[in-house]
Amino acid sequence: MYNPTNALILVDIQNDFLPGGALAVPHGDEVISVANQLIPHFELVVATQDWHPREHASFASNHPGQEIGNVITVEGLDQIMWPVHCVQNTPGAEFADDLNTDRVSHIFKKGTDPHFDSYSGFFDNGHHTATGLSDFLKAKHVQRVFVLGLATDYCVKFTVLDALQLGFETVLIEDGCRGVNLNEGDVAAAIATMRQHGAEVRQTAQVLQPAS
Ligand code: VGL
Ligand code: ZN
Repeated sequence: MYNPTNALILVDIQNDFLPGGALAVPHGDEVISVANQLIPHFELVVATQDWHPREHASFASNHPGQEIGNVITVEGLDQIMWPVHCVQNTPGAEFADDLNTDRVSHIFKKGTDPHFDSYSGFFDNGHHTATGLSDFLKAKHVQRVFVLGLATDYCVKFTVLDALQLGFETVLIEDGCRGVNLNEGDVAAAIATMRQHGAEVRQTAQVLQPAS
């Protein structure tokens, strides 16, 4: 068991990001068993949950004439036009049925402000509002976070980059993530960026059997 200064962050393992969901991440369901395997090895486990109001600015359908995948400017920030997904209190926003959430001590909802998207589990994309995740981890004296979930090239990436910026040692569990790859190479580029910013990139087997 890792000591209590480590926390596991489960990013957006929600129905809409699984095959058949509104914003399906290819093979997104494969992260569930990785998460379930790792959870018992951490004293502290938290989860993020994409949790949008229906009128959210990231939904293409809220911008007449826009199509999914277009990039527009909203409140001064680039905003990708996504399909309607993870609408509050809908089945698509629920955690994957098979995800073991029993030991999740806190859920941090994000993307609740209709005007701002929020890829990171720590802040909205404009860094206007904190979700409380950083304060929560710091109150528990967490020094190192392990991150897995969906999607590698969006919410995982920005959660990892914010964690590093906030001063957490940050481990990306690569085989516990799957990406959207809107453009070919996006996942590889995201992993390279996380590494450049100081993330350690590891596989589940290495996390479970740390080199002595
Ligand atoms: C995500 C796009 C839009 C994610 C959330 O969880 O990576 N991606 N909303
Ligand atoms: Zn979203």
